[in-house]
Amino acid sequence: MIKPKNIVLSNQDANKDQTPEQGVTTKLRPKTKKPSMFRVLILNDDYTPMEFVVSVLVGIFFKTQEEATQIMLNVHQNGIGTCGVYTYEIAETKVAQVMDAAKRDQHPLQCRLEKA
Ligand code: TYC
Repeated sequence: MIKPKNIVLSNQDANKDQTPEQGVTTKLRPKTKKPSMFRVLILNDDYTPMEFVVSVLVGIFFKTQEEATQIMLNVHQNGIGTCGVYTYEIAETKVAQVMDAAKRDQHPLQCRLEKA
């Protein structure tokens, strides 16, 4: 393994009488980044039963029966709609769960992930 140049050490060597912290960046705040968020979208089709879409929204996205019915009807009318917004791993897992359930019940329901 190649050792990178140690800038801090050479600084200390040149300033032996100074504190060892010389040349070290002091973190004032911890560096934290907000995770990117992803929308899970469902698409309309002519064959998937409305009840199945509602059951997916309740069972996988934890919507109430009323919320789920609203989202489903909105997708039925507009062609596409948002099930929820999540971090990547959660969004990806939910897409897979929807696709698995649709495949199992032989419905053509499509579900996608999109950067929010
Ligand atoms: N259009 C479907 C029907 O009339 C219902 C449906 C709604 C299907 C939303 C998919 O994402 C969907 N049975």
